[in-house]
Amino acid sequence: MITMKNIIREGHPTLTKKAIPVAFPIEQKIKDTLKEMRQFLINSQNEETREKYELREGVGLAAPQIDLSLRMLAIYTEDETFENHHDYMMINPKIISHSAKETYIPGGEGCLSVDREVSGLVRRYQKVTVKTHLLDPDTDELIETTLRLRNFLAIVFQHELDHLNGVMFFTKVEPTLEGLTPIEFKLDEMKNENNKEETS
Ligand code: K1U
Ligand code: NI
Repeated sequence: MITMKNIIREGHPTLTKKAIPVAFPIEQKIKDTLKEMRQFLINSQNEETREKYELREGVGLAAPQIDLSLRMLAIYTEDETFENHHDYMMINPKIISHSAKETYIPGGEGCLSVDREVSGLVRRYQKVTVKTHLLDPDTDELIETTLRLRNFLAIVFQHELDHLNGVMFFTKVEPTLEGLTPIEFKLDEMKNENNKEETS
């Protein structure tokens, strides 16, 4: 089981190294490691497991973060509408095209490999088209596919892809991003609406 003890932190040389492609045919050990990375995200999002094993909640994890310099990553999260769940284990992902439009998370980004608050905003493409192999968690089959990701999903993907390229998000922060529209989280809007009603 992956816990916070397995996640390396800023300053570790693997986090600033470009990871190498996963070789085909993929060894079972590599598939099992990617499935463990996905399970870490699931465990971190379950309150009981998170507290029991002192995990930090995460929506993405890249192999270099567990000191494995290979081009694979897991994403397990809702999108910004909280209507669609996304569950991807990607091997050798590549951006094949992207929007000209950029966006950002208004509160800035976090990272499981960074144990401090980093102020500032990170500009990201609003949409990315990604060619990748996906690992099926039930059958262990690999499917070559093209994914079109937007908004929060696109941002999480770009953060994870940066890990595969040895780039940490804090090297990209800017104090303000005037002219760009941030991602809107639908639940936050609902909360704000409720607060308005409660306080008016
Ligand atoms: O790569 C990592 O360190 C994981 C990181 C991914 C990420 C978060 C935010 C923007 C871009 C990339 C995290 O998962 S940090 C935790 C987090 O942001 C979060 C956790 C639960 C719900 C929503 C967000
Ligand atoms: Ni990170």
